[in-house]
Amino acid sequence: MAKNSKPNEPLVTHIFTADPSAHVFEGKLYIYPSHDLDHDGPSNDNGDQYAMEDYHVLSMDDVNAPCADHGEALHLRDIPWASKQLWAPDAAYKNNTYYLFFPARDKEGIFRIGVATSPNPAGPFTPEENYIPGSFSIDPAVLVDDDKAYVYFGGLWGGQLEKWQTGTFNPDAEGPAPTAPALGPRVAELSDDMLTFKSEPQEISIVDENGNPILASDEDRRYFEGPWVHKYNGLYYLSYSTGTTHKIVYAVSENPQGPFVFKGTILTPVIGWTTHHSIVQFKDKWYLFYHDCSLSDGVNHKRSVKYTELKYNEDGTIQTIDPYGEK
Ligand code: FUB
Repeated sequence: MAKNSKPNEPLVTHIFTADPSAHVFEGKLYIYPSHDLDHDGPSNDNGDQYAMEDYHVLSMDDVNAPCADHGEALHLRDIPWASKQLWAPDAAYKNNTYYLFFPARDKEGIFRIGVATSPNPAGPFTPEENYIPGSFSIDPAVLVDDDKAYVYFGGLWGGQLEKWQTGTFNPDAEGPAPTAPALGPRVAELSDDMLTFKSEPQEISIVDENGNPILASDEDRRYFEGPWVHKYNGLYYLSYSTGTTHKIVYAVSENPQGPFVFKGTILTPVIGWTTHHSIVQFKDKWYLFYHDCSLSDGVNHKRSVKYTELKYNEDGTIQTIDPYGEK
């Protein structure tokens, strides 16, 4: 009999998992993580250590209940356009179909975003022949907002966002100057069939409380990777990783496409370099799903997915979580 899951403990220990996107489908919690692989290959700022080859879907009937691994839901070998590195995925439900959105490098080594479909939230998922036309970079996160659906994406460094500043891929492009506005994540409205972009992706602006753009040098607040957008009391909350300062922070807007006003920190640094999360309401509570490297004693590419409760203050701000604080 599987053990009950507990807050701030790995959801599963038989495989390494990361980048959890949690959703409530069919009354259960479904978690769509990356599946980290153990290997002795190179480890660098390009993210070569994240050499994942498949996805497993996890689910829980409830918090504090056992977590099921539904096995391989999609494998690299079955994705015609992809060459390697199945990074952080997300899932969405629309048109009586479950959609798995995922980044991978194409045959030229450029990160693109693909879609795969299934009638079942646990998969298996059938990939489209090609990546989403006009897609680039990593970490897709989908918000189905009434009759519209948006995909948010983008990541610096290995995620190649710097290389798309002119609208086409420039392998030699570097990030903006320290005094220039930081690069924002991208957002695109999805077509009704969820398989293409309705229009060209737009850059999201993240500003401070005075309306000034967050600058590239402001590494405590600037966007790095791992966007997630959820709605609370009619407002859109964009949360993301600050990368080099290892925090999950958030910004708020009345519009799903921004501009978003920076608010504060949701999660202080975890064990390991990367931090990546999702936020979901289940029954009457809110939860943060995140990962760390505690199970591997700090090996960056051997991560484990965890969850903890997330609480709002009366003014709609989010209480900062210390993952190793009081339980
Ligand atoms: O898992 C590979 C990459 O590491 C993800 O795409 C990033 O968000 C970071 O967690």
